[in-house]
Formats: sequence, structure tokens, C-alpha cells
Amino acid sequence: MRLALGLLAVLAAAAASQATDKQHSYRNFKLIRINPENDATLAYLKSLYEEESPYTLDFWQPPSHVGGVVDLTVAPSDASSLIRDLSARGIHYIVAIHDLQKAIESERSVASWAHPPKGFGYERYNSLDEIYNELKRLKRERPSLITLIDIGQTHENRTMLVVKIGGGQNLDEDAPSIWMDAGIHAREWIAPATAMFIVRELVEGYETDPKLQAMLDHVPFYILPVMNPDGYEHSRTMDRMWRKNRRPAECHNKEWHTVCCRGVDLNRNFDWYWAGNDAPHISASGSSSDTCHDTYHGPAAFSEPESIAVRDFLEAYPPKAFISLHSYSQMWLIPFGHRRRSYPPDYSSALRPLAIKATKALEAVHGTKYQVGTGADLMYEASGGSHDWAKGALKVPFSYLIELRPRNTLFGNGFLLPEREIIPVGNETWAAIRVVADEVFSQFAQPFLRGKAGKKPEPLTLHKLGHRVTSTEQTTAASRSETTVVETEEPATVPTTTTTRTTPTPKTTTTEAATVEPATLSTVSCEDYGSYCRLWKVFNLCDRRAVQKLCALTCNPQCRV
Ligand code: 0X9
Ligand code: ZN
Repeated sequence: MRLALGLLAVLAAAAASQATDKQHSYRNFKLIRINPENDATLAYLKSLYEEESPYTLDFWQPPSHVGGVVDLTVAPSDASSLIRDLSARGIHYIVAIHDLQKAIESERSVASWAHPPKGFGYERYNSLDEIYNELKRLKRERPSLITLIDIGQTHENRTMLVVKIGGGQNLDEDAPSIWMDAGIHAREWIAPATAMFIVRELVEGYETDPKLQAMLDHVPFYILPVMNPDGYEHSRTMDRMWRKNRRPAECHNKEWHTVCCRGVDLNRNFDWYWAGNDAPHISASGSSSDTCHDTYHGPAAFSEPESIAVRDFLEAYPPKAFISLHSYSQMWLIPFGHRRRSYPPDYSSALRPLAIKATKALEAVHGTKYQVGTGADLMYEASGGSHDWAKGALKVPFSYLIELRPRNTLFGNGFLLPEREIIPVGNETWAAIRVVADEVFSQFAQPFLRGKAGKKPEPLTLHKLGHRVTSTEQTTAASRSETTVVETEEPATVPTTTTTRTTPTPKTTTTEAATVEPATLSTVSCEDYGSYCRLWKVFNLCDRRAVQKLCALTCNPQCRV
């Protein structure tokens, strides 16, 4: 009898372990879309999001303000009670997806299902191995253009791989550069796919586009296509809707049972008002201390190997632009997102004008419209975000978080963007990022080149952190300087949005005037032959007849290079 019971226990344990190893099915899960029309609805949705809820819910777009779309999924067992509850409260909703599992299956193209392709494809959602193999292939083909840098290991010992494109030989560690990461949130698959599209644009464009070549020679891109490799693989193999990293579970007692949950939201783990700390007057907002919550901020700022690796790399090689790719909702987000109406000093003079220029270029490609503003103003407050940290602590001049397609309108499938949209999203996003890159080149490459003109070029090294490229020497993180945060009533100009939210209309007065940095966008009058003219002027070549002819505007002494 005892043996039989023992055997039963073993079998039960085996069954349980099998059950946890099985891929999560979302059969008949629903995606409910609600436009909260009043404060009562908003308060009710917030209580479901922030407090213990009787339903199994996953908020894809959390509640923030009246008029801000809320997307949530509900398990089939809870769907009818939730819907009854919403109806009883007079809350209008639509069921945007009736069977989430079906939507997950139709995210992949028919061809992918019928004949699962082997190897990497730019028009597909690829595995981590496929992505890394493609980066290695590109490196083999163009060893002088591409450098692969191992910046750290994850909880599950996966490598975090940065691809550096450009730079040339006469670059030093202070040279201007552009950082782009994607996939900090595991389930946002369009982000790594877009990062890889941009890798290809840069690599191929280097050979075919002289302007791009000139830019990349002096302003390299550092791209981390999958910032959360463990989460990404978990989302591909076990649970499509996984968001966090895979930090091992921490258990705690809750009433009469023990709860163990894995993972930290890496975009709440950066040291920018982490957990709402550092500012006692601000309530901890937009992140959770509950290990089971999707926005769990971790036990401390930079507690996670992934955020540590990114921080250490960026502190060693601080870029001039920081871009983090997410999905979804078609928003170009500017710091700061930890608190409403909080802006860096150059918000209106530099960050926002460039964001508007970039999103106009994006719209010109396929007509896709983006909203521009801070995450806190347009969506919800969230502390510990990487793009806020990049701007506020690291002082990166241009820092943005891009929420890619789709918009959360009636028919969008949220995180489940069909594979056929990967290339269009890549094309339009690249057009926008090119605008940022051009601006970085014209603002920051010229002083760098000037400084180097009289000096012997230094060979390129990547030794600061002992990344796998050269040595293994480890240096301590650079100390961070005091931060300037301008908390104004409003930014200097009205954010370009089509949102229906009811924030007060921005006035045109601001506390910003006194703190505006000289960084303004370059004058168009110098654009006659693109970046070559600016370079030639920097190198004092305007006395050459050919340069004068090609660069009449740039060579004009009035022209600000
Ligand atoms: O919540 C996030 O981390 C981002 N949205 S996502 O759906 N991709 O997870 C947005 C962060 C932007 N910042 C603020 N909203 N404050
Ligand atoms: Zn995200």
C-alpha cells in the first residue's frame, strides 16, 4: 500500500512536471478591448489590473486614463463572468479576438505552417539561434564592416549579442554612435524582426548608398536585436504571451498557500525612479513589487544580468542616440515616462522636433501614423524604463522608445502582428531611424572629425569592458552625474497626437527656456550635397573648385556646419 502510494506520488509529480513543460494553449482565450468612458470605468479596470482579481487576466494595454484604450485577455473559464460584470456596470467593450490560439496560429504565414522553413528569413519570426547564425553569416561576409560583441549572459546562460556596424579603423571609444535594442519584452516579436531588417539595410546600404557609407564610417550602429533572449525563446516554445525575463522563481507565502513566480520586467529594472523610489513624493507607479505581476521591477535596480549587461556596455560606450524597439500602439515615445508632465530640458528644442521629423518620414513610406509624446502623457506612468535611464542618467542626447505596429484600433491583433507586415514595418521604421542617424551625424560627427583632423588616428578597440572582441579586463561602471529633470506643467509645444484623452491643453509657456541646450537641428541650407559637403567643409576643402561647385550652399561661410 505504502509502495503504491509512493508510486502514485512519483507519477503525480511526473505528470505535474510534464504539465508545466507543455506549451501553453490559448484556445478560446478572448482579447477584450475597452475604451473607458468615465472615471468609474477607469477605477474598476485599475482595480482589476492592480489588485487581486477574481479573473485570470493579462493586460496587454493597462488602464491609464479616460479615453485610453485598454486591451486585456481573459481565460475561457472566466470570460462569461467578466463579460456579465462589464455589462452590469454599463461598460462598453468589444471582443477583438474570440480565440487567441487561432490568432497565434495565423500570425505565421501559411507558407511557414505548411513547410516550416529552415534557416533565417527576413520576412519571418526567427528563433534566437537563427538570428545569431544570420549575424555570424553577415560577419563572415563583411568582416571589416561588422563586429559581434558578447555583452553578457542571461539567467539561462544565453549570450547577449550586439552587432556593431560601421566605425572604420580611425574610431575611438568617444566617437559618436547609435544604440538600438529590441525584444526587451519577450512577446513583442516584431521588435527583433525590425532590428534585423535594419541590420540588413545598414549592411547592404553601406555598399550601395554613399551617404550611408559616409555616415557609418563615422557613426557606427550598435544593435542588440534580442535583449531578452531567455524570454524570447520561452515565448516561442512555451508561452507565446510571456513578457518578462526568466529570473528563477521566488516563493512567498500568501494566505494559506505558497506562490512562486518567475521573471522580472526588464523595462522596470533600470535605475530611473526605480520602483518609484528616489522620489518620496511620487507614489511607486507603473511597476509592481509582486513577483507574479507582469511589471515586477525586480529586487533592486539593475538586479538582472540583461539590464546590467546593457548598462555596463552603454556606460563604456555612451551613444548619441538610444532607441528601444517595442510593440504595440504606434507611438514614438520621448522621455520621461515615469511621471506625467515631466520632460528633459531639451524636450521641445531637440527631442520632440526630431521625433516629429522621424515620424513624418515614417508616415511617408506607407501612410502609417504615429503619436509623439512621453509614455506617461500618452499611455501610463512607468518607472525604471531603459529609455528614461538613457536620457536622465546617461545623458544620451536623443533617447526614444518606439512602439511599433499595430495601432490598438478595432481590428488590430496586438502583439500578434502577421508575418506579412514585417517588411513594411521594417521599411517605414528604417526611414524614421535614418532621420535620427542623419541628425546624429550632422551634429556630432563633425566636431569629432575636427578634433581628430590634426591627430594620428587611433586603432579601434573594444577593450573597455573586456567584451569577447578583445581582452577580458573588467572595469567598474562609470559614476553617473547628477540629473536634471524639468518637471513643468506642460512641454513648450502641443504634442502631436490624435489621442482622445482629456489632459489639459498644453500652454506655450514653460520653465524650459532657461535650461535649453544649444542642441538644435541642423540648418537645411547646408544640405546641397548631403553629408559629403559637410565633411568636405570640415576638412577645409571648400577652396577646391569641384567642391565649390557641388557644395555652393555648404561652402557659404554663413552656413552652419
Ligand atoms: O510598458 C512598457 O514598458 C512599454 N509598453 S509595452 O506595451 N511595450 O510593454 C511602454 C513604456 C513607455 N513608458 C511609459 N508608458 N511610461
Ligand atoms: Zn514592450
